Amino acid sequence: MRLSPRHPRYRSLVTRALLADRVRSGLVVPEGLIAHGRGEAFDYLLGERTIPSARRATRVAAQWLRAARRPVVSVNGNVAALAAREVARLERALPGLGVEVNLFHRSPRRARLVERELRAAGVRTVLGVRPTARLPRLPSDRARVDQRGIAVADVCLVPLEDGDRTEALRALGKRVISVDLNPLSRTSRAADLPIVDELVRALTNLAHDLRSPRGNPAAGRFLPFDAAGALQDAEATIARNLRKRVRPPPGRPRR
Ligand code: PTJ
Repeated sequence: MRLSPRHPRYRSLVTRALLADRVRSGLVVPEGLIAHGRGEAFDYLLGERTIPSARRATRVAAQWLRAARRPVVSVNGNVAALAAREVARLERALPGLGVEVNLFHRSPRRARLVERELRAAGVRTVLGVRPTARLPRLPSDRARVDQRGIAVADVCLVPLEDGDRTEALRALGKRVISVDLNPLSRTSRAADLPIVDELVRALTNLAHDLRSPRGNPAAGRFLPFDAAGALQDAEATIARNLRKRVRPPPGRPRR
């Protein structure tokens, strides 16, 4: 199908077409389309832009990743399809960053497809293709991790995650940075540092912040972050935007 760039929602249509195509190749699971639709709905409510509190969260996330001894970013099918280039930029901006495949719907073939997508985008080292360790108390395949990556990480960046693993990672004493447009999700609620923003925007800002010369923080010294405040701000933004929409246009009484 040909998409017209003049369509008011052209970019959204292009993204959907890309994801549908990646479902056909097996990189993305059909459930990934549902997850994307949910994300789009929240992005709509947030105004389809990075809200200031999310921008601040991303700056603190960059500091945490620099201060980490072993930072890792976890990549699933949706993330590989939408943001492989941005993940490669993160790796270039922070050479110690581990990039690990982690799938909810895991199969050896999908893990290899994610690896291939990441390598084609320029990622040099891809962990987790053949898992070598297991996170305790997590029944899903997300528990299968790399002994050189998430298993030993102190800071985990987990875009489009599920709440269970966020909680499991925290229970192991790891700091979790999430990227999720839904401020009500269990992931956003459980993360130490929730970034309520769209994946590509958030990772682009993060790579920019990692490149900005701000000196190297001492290992293990993390700036404080008010996670509850960030979530409240995202919810308040949604509520404000909804109020704007439901207010009747001037001169026209609401029926
Ligand atoms: O590739 P797999 O097998 O690991 O599966 C990946 C999915 C995404 C299917 C799996 O992790 C899943 O089911 O995720 P959930 O539980 O639906 O959660 C995804 C969350 O990401 C939801 O809260 C969405 O609002 C959010 N989300 C979706 N798209 C975006 C997003 N957040 C930021 N940017 C997006 N583009």
